Amino acid sequence: MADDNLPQTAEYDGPVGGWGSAKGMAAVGRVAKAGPGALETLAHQNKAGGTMCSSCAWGKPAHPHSAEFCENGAKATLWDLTSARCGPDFFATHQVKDLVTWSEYDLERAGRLTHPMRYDAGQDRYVETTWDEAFQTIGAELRQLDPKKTTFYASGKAGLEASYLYALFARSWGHTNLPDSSNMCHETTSVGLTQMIGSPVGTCVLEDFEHCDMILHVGQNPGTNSPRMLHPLQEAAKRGCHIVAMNPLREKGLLEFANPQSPLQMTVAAPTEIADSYLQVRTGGDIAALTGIAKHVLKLEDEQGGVLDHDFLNEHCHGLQEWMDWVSDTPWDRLEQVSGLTRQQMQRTAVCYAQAKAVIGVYGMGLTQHVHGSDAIGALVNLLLLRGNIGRKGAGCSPVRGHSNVQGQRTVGISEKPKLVPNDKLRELFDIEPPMEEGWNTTAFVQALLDGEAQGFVGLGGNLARAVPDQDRVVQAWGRMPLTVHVATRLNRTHLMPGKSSWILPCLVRAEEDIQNGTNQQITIEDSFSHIHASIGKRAPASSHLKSEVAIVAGLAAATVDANPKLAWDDWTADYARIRALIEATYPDQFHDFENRMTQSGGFYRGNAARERNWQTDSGRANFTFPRDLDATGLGDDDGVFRLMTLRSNDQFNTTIYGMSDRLRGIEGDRMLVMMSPEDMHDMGLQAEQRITLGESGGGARQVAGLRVVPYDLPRGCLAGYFPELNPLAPLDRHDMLSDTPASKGIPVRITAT
Ligand SMILES: Nc1nc2c(c(=O)[nH]1)N[C@H]1C(S)=C(S)[C@@H](COP(=O)(O)OP(=O)(O)OC[C@H]3O[C@@H](n4cnc5c(=O)[nH]c(N)nc54)[C@H](O)[C@@H]3O)O[C@H]1N2
Ligand SMILES: Nc1nc2c(c(=O)[nH]1)N[C@H]1C(S)=C(S)[C@@H](COP(=O)(O)OP(=O)(O)OC[C@H]3O[C@@H](n4cnc5c(=O)[nH]c(N)nc54)[C@H](O)[C@@H]3O)O[C@H]1N2
Ligand SMILES: [Mo]
Repeated sequence: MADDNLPQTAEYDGPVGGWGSAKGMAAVGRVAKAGPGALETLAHQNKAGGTMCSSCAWGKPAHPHSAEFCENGAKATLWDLTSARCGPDFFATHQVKDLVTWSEYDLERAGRLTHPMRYDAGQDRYVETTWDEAFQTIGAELRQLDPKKTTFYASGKAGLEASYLYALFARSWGHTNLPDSSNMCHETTSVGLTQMIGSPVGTCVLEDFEHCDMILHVGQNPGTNSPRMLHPLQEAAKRGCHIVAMNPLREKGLLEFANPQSPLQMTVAAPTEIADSYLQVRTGGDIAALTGIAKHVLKLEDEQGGVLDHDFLNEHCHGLQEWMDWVSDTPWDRLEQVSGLTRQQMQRTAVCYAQAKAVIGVYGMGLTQHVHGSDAIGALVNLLLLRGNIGRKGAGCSPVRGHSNVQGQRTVGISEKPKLVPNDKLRELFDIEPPMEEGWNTTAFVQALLDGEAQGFVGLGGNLARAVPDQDRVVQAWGRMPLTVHVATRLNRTHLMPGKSSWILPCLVRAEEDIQNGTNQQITIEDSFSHIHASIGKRAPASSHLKSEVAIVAGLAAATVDANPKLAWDDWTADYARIRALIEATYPDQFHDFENRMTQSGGFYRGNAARERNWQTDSGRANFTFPRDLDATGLGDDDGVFRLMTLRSNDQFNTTIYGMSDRLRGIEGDRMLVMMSPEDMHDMGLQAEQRITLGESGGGARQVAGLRVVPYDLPRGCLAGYFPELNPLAPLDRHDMLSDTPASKGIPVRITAT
């Protein structure tokens, strides 16, 4: 880009990790006002006998580093262990109508919630209540509602024990409206991969990263969202493993990394280069790009033979011939146009792929959050299948999961789909009649909310009104629900949209002691690699009024569900091993010997049939799939319409904002911005830092004003900005066709200069 007339793009010139990450942590430490015990918690983080990080779901190695935590995991822990408190005094001085104007950043900085609070409409304030009053009143009010119009949302953090009870609470009371943050995230994986290979989760384990010789890394940002992944990536790069990144944005974490735990790299040595090839695909261009790579792999097979794994394809796959016919009918110029890559780039990647012995396909929200997200996953799976890269050492597909226990919550029954739950077992164990019709996922719940159907909401964590599409309409509708209950650690905007009866129930964080019946209880979580780990908290709770998530769920359930001797909510709370025994009884194949295995270093593997090449699909084989559209956004090329991707900065965990620095992208200051290519800015006559409005492409009401333009190295026609600020622009009806996952990437927008 030599044109002097073009604005300079934002850029961070240090590597990921390195001193920058130490400074980033220290800055958040100051804002969080964490107590000294936080450092001790970090020293034991992600190790057997310690606390499992509450940030992302990346695997925890059996042989951990001396400090097995990352910059952003440390921020999450410091945030949880803040010394700031948001108690009755705070609420006495602030009415809800004022608080609702505060930013997420300011609300969460008020500190940890300390007391159960009830909304008093007369004063427009939350006022202190007792646990007993809260449970009894909420139970009585829930019982007035139709269970089928009530929603129990889970945000992905609560451990397996609380999650199992939460799902049992819903089913024993009479509904399966159990949306999970997963519905906005990797539901595309759960539904898509199941159709393709019969597995709702990835097929890799952490050790596979030691044995692969190519990693195709698509639409995921490890430097910010799973920084501990940078260690295996760095080791792989050093070993000579080819790392090919496919991403519209040149993410620093995929370019180079200085290991903060290596004194040599922090001082004199050069950082490790990570990706040896960076394919700057157009937003939504992955189906075309991956198909282009596959097309050339097929050509190499035609020309020289020995490229495809014929034994695997014959024995294990379905639909190869039809798919090959479709690929050969799909012309290169179309693949180039939609992907934004050149034919040569796709061909070079194909040559690398054809030579690699073991390939891992890694992916994140850049694939899943599209209208044709499941087709994009299909395109990656098709490519992997060609050379038998699923179900053997060093190979497989590896979705990088979000919240630290989001995968586990699904495993133990938080699902709106009865077919995914062993209902016979539940009948047998608890004498209940679980509802057999499908409940609401997140998209269906939001639709029900907008339609005035949704009556009661319980949130086990999360900030749902801010995380979903069509934020402005959702905010209008939220308070119309007669009952809202939030189990939370910090105050957020969703709590400030009270209905007639609204409650905030404050809970312990994972790093805090959870004493029941005189014993500090362990909880368990599942990581991205289907490994289950015990976790124990050792810090004194932020307030003596807090309860654990298990105790809160059990308390609500006992006050709501008809008495039944087999539903021993209080006994279960007294000893979480009893809940684990129920999980083991419900899922014996995966959780046998749960209590003994959960404490082993590296966790225990609950197994995955697809990894054993046992395909639990309709065809009994791994399926090649066709996309509905080559463009994952489903958008054409409409003049003046840009594709907006909404992402995370380096200083946030979803709607929790730690600070205003997106260090790795070289962006500082505020979050109301839009990244744009200098060429597009030039064409539209826009200057750097100029304020613009983004609006709905069809001229409708959705818009966000006051965004500053940041020149950024992005493909033409593609914009990027931050979630959740840009959520008013996402239409609810734009979601993945198979799984309903909102299309948070590839939102069609127009720009107006202001
Ligand atoms: N520190 C921190 N860690 C987190 C989180 C957090 O907010 N902060 N959130 C957690 C959660 S819940 C989740 S789900 C994960 C999310 O982790 P990611 O999956 O990394 O999610 P995003 O930040 O949305 O970034 C998506 C990436 O995809 C790229 N991308 C966007 N559109 C496309 C496309 O069309 N094609 C391709 N190839 N790439 C594209 C973007 O440039 C970006 O690099 O992280 C988890 N970990
Ligand atoms: N535009 C756009 N929208 C998106 C996305 C995107 O990329 N773009 N990503 C989507 C994705 S992947 C996800 S996962 C969702 C996230 O959506 P959510 O899971 O609903 O949101 P979070 O921001 O993770 O929730 C933060 C709140 O959880 C509470 N909390 C924190 N820790 C705990 C705990 O230990 N226990 C309990 N009970 N509560 C706790 C705190 O009160 C905090 O304010 O957003 C989705 N929305
Ligand atoms: Mo997520």
